[in-house]
Amino acid sequence: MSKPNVQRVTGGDTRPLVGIIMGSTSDWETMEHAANTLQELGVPYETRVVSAHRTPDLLFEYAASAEQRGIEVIIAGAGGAAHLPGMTASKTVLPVLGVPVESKALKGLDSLLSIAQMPGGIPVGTLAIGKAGAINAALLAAAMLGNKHGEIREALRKFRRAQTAKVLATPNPAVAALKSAIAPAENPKRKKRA
Ligand code: RP5
Repeated sequence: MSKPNVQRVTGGDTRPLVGIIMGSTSDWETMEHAANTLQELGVPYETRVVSAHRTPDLLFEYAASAEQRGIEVIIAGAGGAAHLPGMTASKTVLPVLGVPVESKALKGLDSLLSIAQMPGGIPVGTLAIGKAGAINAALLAAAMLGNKHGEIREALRKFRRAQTAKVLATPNPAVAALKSAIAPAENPKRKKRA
């Protein structure tokens, strides 16, 4: 099997812990949000296009070898008849998180149902459609890894604290808008009245 594109995120010589796979290069626009979130948390990951329909043998090989390569969680994004997460889950006991990519025809509802409606026995943890799902897949992967890797648990804690602080910093959007309206000096785009 050819070597996947490995993004080394942490300072140490760490092997990827998360495998981000997607059915097509066209899914990257969505799946890059998972990669960026893992990067922010310092979680080592790899990214690769693996199609359930166009490269089925590669899919089997990737899923079957992931555990032995040190991968601990797989995030799989796909759109339309989105078989990638489920088929991946069928070939590994690693946790597989599915991200439904928004399709043109059905806005991702097809992807969502394809990924979520797994038969009992082969679970896929299904996230929301699109960007939110990709971000949350990374955060959920980090939460899972945090059970074993203390530094990832702490990175996640820090992320959540910063997110909370950001929301609390702007408790009332109406007041924030009013402040910027009455302080034109702070807003150079706003013209001063004569
Ligand atoms: C799926 O088909 C992919 O996951 C992608 O979301 C969708 C469309 O793929 P392209 O035709 O853009 O390559 O397998």
